[in-house]
Amino acid sequence: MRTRIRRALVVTTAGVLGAVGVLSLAGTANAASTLGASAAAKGRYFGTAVAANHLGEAQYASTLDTEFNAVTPENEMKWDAVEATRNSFNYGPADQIVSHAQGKGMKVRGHTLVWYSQLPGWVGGLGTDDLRSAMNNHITQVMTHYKGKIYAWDVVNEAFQDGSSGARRSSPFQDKLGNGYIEEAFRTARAADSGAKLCYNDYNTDGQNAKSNAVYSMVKDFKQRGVPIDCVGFQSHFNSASPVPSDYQANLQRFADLGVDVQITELDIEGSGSAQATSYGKVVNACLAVSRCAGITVWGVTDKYSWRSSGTPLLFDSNYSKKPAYDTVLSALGGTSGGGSGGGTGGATCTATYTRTDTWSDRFNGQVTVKAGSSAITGWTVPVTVTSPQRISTTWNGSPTWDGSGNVMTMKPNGNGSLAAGASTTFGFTVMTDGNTSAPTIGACTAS
Ligand code: G2I
Repeated sequence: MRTRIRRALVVTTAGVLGAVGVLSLAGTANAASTLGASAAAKGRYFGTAVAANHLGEAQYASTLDTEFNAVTPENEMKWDAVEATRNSFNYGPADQIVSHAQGKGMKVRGHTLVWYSQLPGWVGGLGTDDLRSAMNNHITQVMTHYKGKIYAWDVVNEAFQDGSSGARRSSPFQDKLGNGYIEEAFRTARAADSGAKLCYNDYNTDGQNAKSNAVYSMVKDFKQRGVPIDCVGFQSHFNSASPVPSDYQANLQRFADLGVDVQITELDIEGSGSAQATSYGKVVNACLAVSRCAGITVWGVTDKYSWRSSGTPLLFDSNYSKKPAYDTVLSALGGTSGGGSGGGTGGATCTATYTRTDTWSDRFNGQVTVKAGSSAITGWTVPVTVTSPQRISTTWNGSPTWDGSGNVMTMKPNGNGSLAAGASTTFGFTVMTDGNTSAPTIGACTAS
């Protein structure tokens, strides 16, 4: 079936594809030496919160594009940003982030649909029935707008109280719709975009405590009753008063054992130097030790724009210099700093960088630049994974092999794969979207 589809498409798209057969771009990022590529080699993503109004700043954009392979809009998808006035939707700033991410092959986490905060006043003023329809309408409209583009949605955010009660937090939704609103939100979300993972997201749930126990009970109940939930987000905002809990990994694991993915969704750790680095290392190692820990998102690119900037909680300082915590995270992910030697045999290394080069209504073209590290290489392989129902219909400038599912292609050179030190080549492919325009995942380049 796959072969037949692919052949048919080669005929219909051959004219278009022929034109781009000899493109060659200089590579930029070293796969083994960035957060995103190192995480990808471990089957994870490494993302960051992004603010649309900083995308025009060159250093912000280049740090984002070089280091991260997932984004979460920091504020742009929240209710007050998207639907400040009832039934009048403003997607401009969020669209900017989504299209930037798609152009660079990054996953997008949608944040967030139902939350007590950043909620426009009109929502709190509604009566019960009206509130129910406003909530379901908001979820449906926003998810439909981004259908096929979002890896995971924080469907409900921060619905539980802090402290020992394990009770629900007061909000218009809780107070008027009762406990059932969370289930209703998830069911509405599944109906709106069945391709997105649906997450519950919260803070102070990072270790075992009354709040995380309450979330655990809810997720367990949802799984038992078939309420659609796919993932739980652990925000992981830490500082000296609220350090990384010693049972962090065990807590992630107990949720994973319920049959959901776990994600670190808003990681930041106040502090500096080696103390901060050590804490970051604990978080990364915990995620890597839990097979259902799908990835890590830090809550911002640089300390300069952090929501708690004075606590310098991120991996890049205000001048975009890498901090000790960056080095610890990279090395925990198995990456190497400074374009050094890992990732191949005998010092041979290579990097793979993705760009979307063309878009049509039913398909897009992707291009991967393969660049040799500081030694010459004689060959390379790069895995490319697309999301079902997407299909790669054709490829150029490489020799692909396929796994059984048809979603994973391993690309090798077409003929002689030798590249001089620092030299690069490209290969390309067409992805038939079938409604899903998310970018492919490019695995680490392996050199020989
Ligand atoms: O508070 C940290 C995070 C906790 N979990 C949910 C996240 O969504 C939340 O993010 C923060 C953003 O980082 C802040 O940037 O959420 C805050 C609002 O609750 C965001 O702050 C808001 C300010 O309150 C607004 O005054 C400002 O206009 O940021 C807006 C945009 O800069």
